[in-house]
This record gives sequence, structure tokens and C-alpha cells, in this order.
Amino acid sequence: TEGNKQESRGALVVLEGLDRSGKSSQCSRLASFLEGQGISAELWRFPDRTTNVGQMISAYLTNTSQLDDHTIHLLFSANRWEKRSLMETKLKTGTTLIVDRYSYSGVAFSSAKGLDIEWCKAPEIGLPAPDVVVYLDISPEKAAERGGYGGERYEKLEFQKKVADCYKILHDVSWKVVDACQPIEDVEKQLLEIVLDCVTECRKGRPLST
Ligand code: T5A
Ligand code: NA
Repeated sequence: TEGNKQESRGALVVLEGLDRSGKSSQCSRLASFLEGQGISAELWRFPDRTTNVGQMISAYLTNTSQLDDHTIHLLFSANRWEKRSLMETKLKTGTTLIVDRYSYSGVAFSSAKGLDIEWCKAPEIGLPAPDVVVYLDISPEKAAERGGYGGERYEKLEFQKKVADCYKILHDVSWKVVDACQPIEDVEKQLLEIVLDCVTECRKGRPLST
């Protein structure tokens, strides 16, 4: 009926994976491809280092500041909450968001330090739920070989192994797993298929959930 008619909305697409799994490369390829197809799309990333909270996070990641593990966890979450209303507005007005890391990074990296996983999940409740989560799958060893890690706090093989284990706990059947060790173009091809399907579903009126 006409009462059920919904404005066509954008899709919330999240890419997750270990450091150096290729998320940023793929997110920018995806966003440009969609725009080229005349599909309204934007590339977002978390942490968003441009906000005040984001600058605190950036200082922590580059080891120029020290913070309690719980404190930094809540800052990462706050950094998503401060973007929530804009995120919802964009999605509702038809823009697809390709998001480089989201709540799963928040939970995986903090629980890898030993924080209680349920405690880690709590502040994420109520944020817009992704329409699809794509996990770029790579072993910590292979990821470490990619041009070596930079100097950021979490870019260490032993820690990335723990993060990989935490991602396994978070993983559910709805996640799409793509082998991130394939050539860049092959990863892109698989991602495009997943994302185009998702965009189509959302246009048909799949409701936005939290
Ligand atoms: N974090 C984040 C938290 O602890 N809590 C949170 O809530 C959030 C949101 C910063 C850190 O913050 C943590 C997680 C992170 O440790 P970031 O700024 O997103 O997060 O940093 P990284 O994810 O580490 O970004 P990277 O640049 O290291 O990794 P990407 O984006 O996965 O990889 P990308 O695309 O830059 O590629 C890395 C290298 O590999 C090559 C690229 O050319 C590049 O050199 N590459 C490939 N090589 C071969 N084959 C392929 N298929 C390739 N794809 C890419
Ligand atoms: Na990145």
C-alpha cells in the first residue's frame, strides 16, 4: 500500500580486517566505482581523526599520549556516536556509505587487550547497524609482510594475532568473507558484487536498523 512506500535509501557498507588487509585501498575503489555508476556514495572511515575526539585518538595511536584502555575504548565509540546523526541523514536521503572500520574494530581491538567483550560491545548499542559487513581475510603474518608496519600502537604481529582471534569470536553468518591475499583487482571484483547486491536491497526499502 502507499502507506508502506519508503524513500529509497543508501546502504551502510562496512569493511573490517586486520591492519594492512587492504581496507582503505578497497574502500576508495568502491566509492569511486559507485559514483561512476551514478550511485550516490561516500567514503567514511573510523577513527575519524578530524574531530576533537579523533585528534585524541590519533595522539594515542601515534604514542604521543597514553590513556587507560577503557578510556580509549570509549573515545573510539564516542567518535562513532558523534557522526551518528549525519550518518543517518545521509543514508535516509539515499547516499550509500562505504565505511573503513566500525564497531567491530572497536570491540576486536579492545578485547584483544583483555577487556571484557560484553563491556566492549555495550557503548556500540544503538548505532546504525551495517547492511553488510565485509571481512578482508588475511593472516597476521601475511599482513605484516605488506610493506611492513608503520609505527602506530597496534601494528605489531603478536597483537594482530590476538585481534584476529577476537574477530573470529565476533564473526557471524551474515558477514561476507573475502580472501584479501588475492590480487587487488580480484578482491575488488568480489567486493563490487557484494556491495551492488546490498545497494539494490536497500533501494527496495529494506529498513535501517540499529
Ligand atoms: N581501532 C580502530 C581501534 O582500536 N578501535 C576502533 O574503534 C577503530 C575504529 C587505526 C587503528 O585503530 C584501531 C585499529 C587500527 O590499528 P586505521 O587508521 O584504519 O586504524 O589503520 P589501518 O587499518 O591499520 O590502516 P592500514 O592502512 O594499515 O590498513 P588497510 O587500510 O587495511 O590497508 P591498505 O589498503 O592501506 O593497504 C596496506 C598495504 O597493502 C597493499 C597496499 O598497497 C598498501 O601498501 N595492498 C595489497 N598488496 C597486495 N595485494 C593486495 N590485494 C593488496 N591490497 C592492499
Ligand atoms: Na587503513
